[in-house]
Amino acid sequence: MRIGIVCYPTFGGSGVVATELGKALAQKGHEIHFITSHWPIRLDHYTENVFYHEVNVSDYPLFEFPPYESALASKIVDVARFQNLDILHVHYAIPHASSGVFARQILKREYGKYLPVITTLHGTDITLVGKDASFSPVVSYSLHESDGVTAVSGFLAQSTRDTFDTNVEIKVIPNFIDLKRFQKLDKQHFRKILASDEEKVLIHTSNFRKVKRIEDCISIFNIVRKKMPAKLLMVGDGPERVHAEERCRQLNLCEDIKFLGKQQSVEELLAISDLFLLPSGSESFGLAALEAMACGVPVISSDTGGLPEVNREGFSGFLCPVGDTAQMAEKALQILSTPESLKQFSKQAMEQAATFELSKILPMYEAFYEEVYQRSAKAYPSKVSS
Ligand code: GMT
Repeated sequence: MRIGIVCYPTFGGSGVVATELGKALAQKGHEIHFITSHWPIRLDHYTENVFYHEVNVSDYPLFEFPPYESALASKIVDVARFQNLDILHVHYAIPHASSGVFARQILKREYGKYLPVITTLHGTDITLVGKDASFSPVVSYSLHESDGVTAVSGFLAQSTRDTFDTNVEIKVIPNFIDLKRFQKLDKQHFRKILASDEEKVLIHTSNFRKVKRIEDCISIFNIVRKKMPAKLLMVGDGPERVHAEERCRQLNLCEDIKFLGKQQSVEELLAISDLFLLPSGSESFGLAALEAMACGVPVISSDTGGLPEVNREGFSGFLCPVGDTAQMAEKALQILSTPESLKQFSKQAMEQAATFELSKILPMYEAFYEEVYQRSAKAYPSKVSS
């Protein structure tokens, strides 16, 4: 199939999922056209069957807010016509779904082509930003107008139906993991740079937004650190970093907490870690937790949103109420207390991660593309590409 993919090209989870999906589909012989504002961060080099189309927004002086949504729709129209796309897959509803639907209408009216649009919901596009009154009518409209909708967890599918008071059909296709990239590796030489042999390594990776509650990581670590020698690696960057750093200073923990900034090869840091912390206030899936589990790192997470679908209580780690840092620390200590317990949880984390292996999830997307394409071909026989 010739598939257009629209996503955020940056460090966010939705962009990572979209890019990895595109790369995997290309390897299976599909022709993939990324339509984004910048080169997607996970699209490391030239890959066979993968093409990139940049969305340019002109900076006319009248534009206080550059009209990205219109520029994106125009670019989709262009790529769909000249690359003869069969289907468009947009990741993260705002503003990608509405641009996709708009482009489909233009293509139909102006060029007699029907481009089926699939929207994948990732989380905050519904749970945070999407339900905001300034966006919700547009999000709701584009969801109902999409030819197919998927959500990355059962929680997100239900939350979407509740938010928009609708029974729109939403297919749950969970996020996936490439176990060739994310796996348990022996990186003792690298570990020595960041921690001594007797220290346990805790890690958190995210974009440090408020929803991630990164100060909770500091509070959990503060309790753990009192009971055993340990280091905390804070990987990523974002608006909450300054507050977390301030908290480290207050607790006199700067020596033991390392802020490493945005990192490309997060799997190398996970490979030297013992425990992953994800205390989020809201999380539709928790791709970062899945990446950690695949590397044999058990997870202490909050029990919110889709996290219980990813982190299995008492198996791949533990789930605690949002904000209950005392319980999170207690569970962390339970896992870290003996080498046997850590080894057991590490093994189970990998087992749980394997249920989300790329090869199991990719066919779900391919089948859904085919289903949506066939449905559209039936409804608009002369208009879909053949
Ligand atoms: O919160 C992020 O890390 C970014 C955000 C995004 O959309 O880019 O992540 C959401 O999508 C990820 C991929 O599907 C999910 O793993 C995250 O759980 C989800 N974030 C939230 O729901 C807060």
